[in-house]
Amino acid sequence: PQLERLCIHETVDEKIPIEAFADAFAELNVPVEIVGDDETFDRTDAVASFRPREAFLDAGWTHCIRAGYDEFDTEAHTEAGVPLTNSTGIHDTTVGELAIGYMVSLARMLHIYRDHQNDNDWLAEPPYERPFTVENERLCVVGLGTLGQGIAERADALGMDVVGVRRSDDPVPGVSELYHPDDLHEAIADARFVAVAVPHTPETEGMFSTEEFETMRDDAYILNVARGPIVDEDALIDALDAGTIAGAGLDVFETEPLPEDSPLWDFEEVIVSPHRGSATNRYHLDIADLVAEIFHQYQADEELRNRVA
Ligand code: NDP
Ligand code: 7N6
Repeated sequence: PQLERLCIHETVDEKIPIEAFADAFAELNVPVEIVGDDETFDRTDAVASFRPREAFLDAGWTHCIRAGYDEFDTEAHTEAGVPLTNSTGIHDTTVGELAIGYMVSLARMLHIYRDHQNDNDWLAEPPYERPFTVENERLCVVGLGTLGQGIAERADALGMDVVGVRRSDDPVPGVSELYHPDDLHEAIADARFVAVAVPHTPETEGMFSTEEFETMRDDAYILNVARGPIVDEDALIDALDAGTIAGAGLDVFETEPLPEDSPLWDFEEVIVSPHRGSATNRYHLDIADLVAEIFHQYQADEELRNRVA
């Protein structure tokens, strides 16, 4: 059947202003409704949501407003015959710029200057050996999809030496050397920065742990813009404590919000951002464009972009 309603689940509001998101569908030729957990669905309903709900298995189509759909039960969607789509393909600029921001800050000590600014402290004598330029430094991007390519292209434009890790051997603009995941250690051994941009799957969970930190240079920084559980947080904290690596830029964590008593807050060389890698003042429009595109594909019985189940 054709879709007769677009339902926007209230959990969307965890990340984007829900009214503005709903208003972005003014051109769609069906009613748009904000719904909560008491709503029931049928095959004429489309649902866009941040979090999964069992009730979506009664709908006609479900869209996850995140690129990472690891919380959704793809098998249940396949069994129920309810297509599930995700939001990959739109975060190259947003997350790419975040990763560049981490690297430039970590290299040029902006985060440390801000810490001192908080105390009206001029920091007259920063250690001479500490700052460096990102130009000519090696970056290893692990995962070369939308995020990874967005990071790699921008890093290449800054004159960095960019290598990457992916399972397929499709070349990526700006990436001079590709490694297979089996050769992860070889790929990260010489890098000054390692950017994690893989989805959270059984294969990638704990991909970075004690051995990987020991393999990395002791003046290297890890950036995680993907999902918390890909990096073993206890092992990361130990590595930072021991000086096995130099620091980190982290947007994602095993537990979010990052608990107040996490040691990660207190490392001078760690930048913590609150899982806002994709956040801009027009994010609701980026997602709405994608949802409208897939909506029209559904109505036309065409293949759905970003279908994951
Ligand atoms: P894509 O599907 O576009 O890219 C994923 C890439 O990872 C692919 O290039 C894939 O390449 C590679 N990959 C998958 N498994 C492995 C593996 N085991 N080892 C090495 N490479 C692997 O996803 P996106 O780039 O859009 O998003 C990636 C993840 O980032 C999302 O799943 C989400 O969790 C997170 N994310 C976080 C955001 C934030 O706000 N911080 C915003 C958006 C996304 P190949 O198939 O060749 O291996
Ligand atoms: C913001 C979610 C993703 O996977 O976690 C990110 O896309 C951002 C809606």
